[in-house]
Amino acid sequence: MSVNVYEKVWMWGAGGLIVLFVAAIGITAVTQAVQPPSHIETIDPATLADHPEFGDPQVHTTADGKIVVPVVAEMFQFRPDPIEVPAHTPITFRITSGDVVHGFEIVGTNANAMAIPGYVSQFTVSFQKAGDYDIVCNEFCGVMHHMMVGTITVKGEHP
Ligand SMILES: [Cu+2]
Repeated sequence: MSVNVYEKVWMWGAGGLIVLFVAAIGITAVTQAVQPPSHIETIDPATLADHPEFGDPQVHTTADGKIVVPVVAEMFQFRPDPIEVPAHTPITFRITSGDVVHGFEIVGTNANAMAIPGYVSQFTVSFQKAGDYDIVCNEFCGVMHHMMVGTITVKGEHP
């Protein structure tokens, strides 16, 4: 069977791209430690109201001096709201949901997590600028999803 030279060029080109993409995934996985989370924290969404941390979520400082913000996302609000934290300080957010999947995105930053019923999502972030930040839900969660907005007030000197 004879294959036209242009057809050969396109086949080898397409094959080369596939090899390149698969190699990129493999190399990234190995060199940048792209892997599933090693620790998964679960929580019972049905008993959230009686939970010591999430029953009445409040910004608090742990015994070793870390600032922790437990957040409950539920139709159609975030608790606590507003959240007040200091600037230039690592803040650990711990987020869960009492009903359906919500999003927790701090607008203007790279802080973004899903709030999933039954699980706690955790990340740590420092705010370099004082001021008010909006929190938006970026997972469609119901008829009032577009109204699901919270506020983080970052206290500190203005630059
Ligand atoms: Cu939503």
